[in-house]
Amino acid sequence: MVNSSSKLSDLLVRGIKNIGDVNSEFMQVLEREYERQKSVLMMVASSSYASPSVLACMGMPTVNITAEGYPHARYHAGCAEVDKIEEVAITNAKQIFKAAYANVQPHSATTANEIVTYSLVKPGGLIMGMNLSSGGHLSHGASVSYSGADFQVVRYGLDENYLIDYDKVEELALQHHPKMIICGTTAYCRKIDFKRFREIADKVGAYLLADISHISGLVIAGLHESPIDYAHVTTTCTHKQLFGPRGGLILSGKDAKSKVFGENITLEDKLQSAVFPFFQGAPMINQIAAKAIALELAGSLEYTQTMQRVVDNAKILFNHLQSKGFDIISSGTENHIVLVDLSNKCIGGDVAEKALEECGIIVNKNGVPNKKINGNNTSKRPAGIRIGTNGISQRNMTAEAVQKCATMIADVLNHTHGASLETCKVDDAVKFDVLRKVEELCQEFPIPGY
Ligand code: DSN
Repeated sequence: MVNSSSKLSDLLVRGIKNIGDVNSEFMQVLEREYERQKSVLMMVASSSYASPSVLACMGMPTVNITAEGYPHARYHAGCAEVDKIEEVAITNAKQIFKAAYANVQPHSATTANEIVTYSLVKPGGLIMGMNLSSGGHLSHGASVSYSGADFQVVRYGLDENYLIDYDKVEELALQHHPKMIICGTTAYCRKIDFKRFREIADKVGAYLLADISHISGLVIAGLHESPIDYAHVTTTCTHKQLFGPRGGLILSGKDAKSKVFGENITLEDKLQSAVFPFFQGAPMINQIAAKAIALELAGSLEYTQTMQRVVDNAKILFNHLQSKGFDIISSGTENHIVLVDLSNKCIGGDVAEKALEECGIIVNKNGVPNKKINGNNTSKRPAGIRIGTNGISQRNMTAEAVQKCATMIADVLNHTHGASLETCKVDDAVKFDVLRKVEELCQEFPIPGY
């Protein structure tokens, strides 16, 4: 090997400096964003912090490599090291999820869902997924997505207690005979019964696709039942609870070597060729390297402890917000999400999101199943907010600190006035008090490694 005068770490440092030389204003934007992340309470349920080693992987010169294909079966030369990177990522994914098959190339979980859906159900075929308004995902059959445009969809929802109505899912499946049932949620606070979903799928000869993007960390830590051997295929993104790069995984357990219905090909072979060459071209090796590291970190005791805090902290948030008079959907939480129903308050979810952001607390507005702001049935504005505990748990916040977060959220929401984003205003005294407390908490509990 040629002795290079530049070390890999120098390259990354030089790169950062060069951004400033190329466009100093752009560098300032990047710097400000970094400072913002450190100084606010990020409580968006689909967000988390990638570790510095994950970030570094995404800036590696492996980005220069074109590597269509799979390890040891590439369409390009020069792939010996990237083969190793992808092999480590595959091994780590299989190990951490106890899966028989893993594909680490999907660019996102939505892409992964798209790949699985098109390859196991022909366009025009019937799929079943959860209503977006009940807490489902765009790629599970929403009309504004490919999944709702290119496939026929039967949608299921929640019962009167805001729990997945499994009996209704079964009734709909028996009535419509979908080719695939998709389970997985984005704004659902309770555990998912993957076994029951598989029983329903088997009754009607459907595939079961479990999208665990929101709860993959809880699955790894054993805090939520794993779907790997219940679902024919499991997908997840790698950023929400894996603390990795933006990206996706396709996994399969005991069904990996079964034949695809009506075809002489195994499920894993079908999925391999569906990812490449059918849907994607050259893989993003940097993202795959970052996935490998994130998956490795997810095997640590520290990660398991963080996941336990994620669940404990959500319960603390729920208890505190409920004790302060807020309605919480499904009257509790078993994961990282607390879905607050603001329909009986004078502010909508959008106003609440803006008010909290002004006070340094970042959440997202969210629809609340069957609820409208102030009972206004014509309003399309979301009637609630979704709060997540991934970020504050990564910051190692204590129970006392999480209680403070809940109190601040309640204070802001109780002192926000205005029926619209234009007229919304938080009482100054509360705003400045909360901004100061957020700053104190962020200093006391910094993002590890940042
Ligand atoms: N699925 C969306 C969410 O839960 O926020 C984006 O990842």
